[in-house]
Amino acid sequence: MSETYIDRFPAEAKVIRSAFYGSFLALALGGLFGIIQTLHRTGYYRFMDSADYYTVLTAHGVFLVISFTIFFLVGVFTWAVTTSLDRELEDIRFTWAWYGLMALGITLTGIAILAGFTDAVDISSSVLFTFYAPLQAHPMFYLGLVLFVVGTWLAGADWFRSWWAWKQEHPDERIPLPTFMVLTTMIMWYLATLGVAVAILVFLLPWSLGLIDNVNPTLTRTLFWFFGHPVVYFWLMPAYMMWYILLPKVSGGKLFSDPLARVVFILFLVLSVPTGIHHQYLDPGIAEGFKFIAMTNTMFLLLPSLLTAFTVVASMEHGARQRGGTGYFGWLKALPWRDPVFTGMALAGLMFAAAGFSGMINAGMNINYLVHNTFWVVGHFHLTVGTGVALTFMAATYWFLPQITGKALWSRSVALAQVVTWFVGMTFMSNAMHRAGLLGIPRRTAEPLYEGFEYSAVVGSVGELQAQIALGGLLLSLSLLLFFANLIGTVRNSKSDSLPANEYAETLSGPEDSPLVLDNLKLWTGIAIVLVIFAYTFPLLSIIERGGLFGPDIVEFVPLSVWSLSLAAIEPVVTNTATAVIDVVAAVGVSQ
Ligand code: HAS
Ligand code: CU
Repeated sequence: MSETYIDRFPAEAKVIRSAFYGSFLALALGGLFGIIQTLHRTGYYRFMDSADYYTVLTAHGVFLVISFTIFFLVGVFTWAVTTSLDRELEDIRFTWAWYGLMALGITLTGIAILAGFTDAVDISSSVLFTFYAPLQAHPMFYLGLVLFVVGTWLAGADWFRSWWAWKQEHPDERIPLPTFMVLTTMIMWYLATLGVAVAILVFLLPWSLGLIDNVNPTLTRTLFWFFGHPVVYFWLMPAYMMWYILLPKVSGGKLFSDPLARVVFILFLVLSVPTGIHHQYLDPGIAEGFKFIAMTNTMFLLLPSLLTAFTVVASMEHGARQRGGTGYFGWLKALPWRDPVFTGMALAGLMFAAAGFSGMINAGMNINYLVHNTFWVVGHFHLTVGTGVALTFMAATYWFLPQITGKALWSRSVALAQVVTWFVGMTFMSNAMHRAGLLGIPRRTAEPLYEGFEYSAVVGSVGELQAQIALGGLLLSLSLLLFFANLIGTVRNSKSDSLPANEYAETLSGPEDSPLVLDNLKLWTGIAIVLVIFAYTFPLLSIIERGGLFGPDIVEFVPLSVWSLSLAAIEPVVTNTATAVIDVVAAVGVSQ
């Protein structure tokens, strides 16, 4: 197998190219809005009205976390399924259909947002990427999102179909690891998107069309986070896939353990959804007990990432030792630091480790009160999705581009400079954001300038933090420019000889060491559904009970605990059973 991807799968390579180009267009737009708002917020350069800040922020969020990430990952997943099953997609027209639906959807949503900049049309959707009611967007915003999500559902169906066809021909074989990762991620996604589908189709879209007068904001928020938390793993799992199957290869070694990788993806499938309420620790309409359950589940959800840290670093160490590395830490020097694919992913992993710590802090119910809705949270997600995921995707692009275009990368040194600049830029920006959050500086605020505010502590002043954020933002913009220069250079490149083959890492401990039960997708899906029912039935019922299905007859909030709720639920059962037992005993007694 020494051929490139495009040699083997020319039709699929075209779809993947289109998906990537869509993703990069979103990255360019999102990045542009990013630097505009950084300079506005920090007060260094302002050319727009502060009211427009929220339109910019909505565009930044939606283009980056919805289109950049998801278009990229559908490309990667298409690559993973076809490569690991060594099989073309069943019907490429179907593939283009879901791609078209996604593209149409995001175009509609994008127009609905960008139209907010002009008064010429009466369309605007400055609702930020969380689109919380009572903020209301133009119907086109919601409709576009629906089409986009349906597109991803069909994409999943496409991959399941491939796997199913392959399985008929290979009944006794284990699901190849990359396909296993795609399938588990997609099952998780199907479950997760149910929340946002109900939120939009039943409530927000009819409300925005004027078909219903009100919604219950706590309910739509809860449904949003039912989806909004697992969506972060929809971004992360493809990045993890790259760390598991490409990073060991570019490190010069093998994946340490196939079974552990399967366990990690199953844990994500099972635990991603029943944790969403950890975004609502400060929502008054949800009882403490439910929040506590979400916190407990979240702490368990650290496990797959901790396992990943272990497995991926062990694989890198194996690679380094194959390359002659020695010593406890000396092996680090033997890694291929001049390779942008490696360095980008390794730096992304390093930053993601820091992101894990800020995530743990967010996840603690009591500490969350300190950081919620502050700039800290923005720091957290620029380390997770903004670096762990985005930098991995950019580094992976340097590996993928030759595979899907048949052209050699334009410049490895520019690529190396790009990934390092991203890392340095993000170090400044997100570190300062975290610290700013600890000072109570809010997120989603156009003018948090704190002018004349003297803050003197060991960590410095508010002005210094603003400067670091602006500097970081500029470095990130520079990094994006380098990325796009390399893209354009590569696509226009004529060099196409001696491209690396389309191969991913072998394993030290392979699927033969994985218990068969790990491939039982039905079992894991069943467990995931049960956990979701446990985690969400009572919270949703109590929210509807109190706020009404369509609002707004919101009654005064009475704190409830799981304890009293469970007692209340059990009480009639206990009473009825006791009465029945007494009746039976009495009846037996009478008959004797
Ligand atoms: Fe989060 C808020 C908790 C992970 C994204 N998160 C957000 C928001 C976003 C986001 C976008 O509990 C803001 C939403 C909004 O707008 O309001 N998050 C967590 C926890 C984790 C976590 C516990 N988040 C992510 C990931 C994201 C993401 C992943 C995107 C991709 N997050 C929260 C909470 C909030 C929150 C609360 C609400 C805050 C609030 O109040 O609003 C965990 O999954 C993290 C686990 C990670 C680890 C790290 C393991 C380390 C690894 C690195 C290995 C190293 C390598 C390199 C490979 C335990 C895997 C080695 C290199 C060498 C050279 C050796
Ligand atoms: Cu979350």
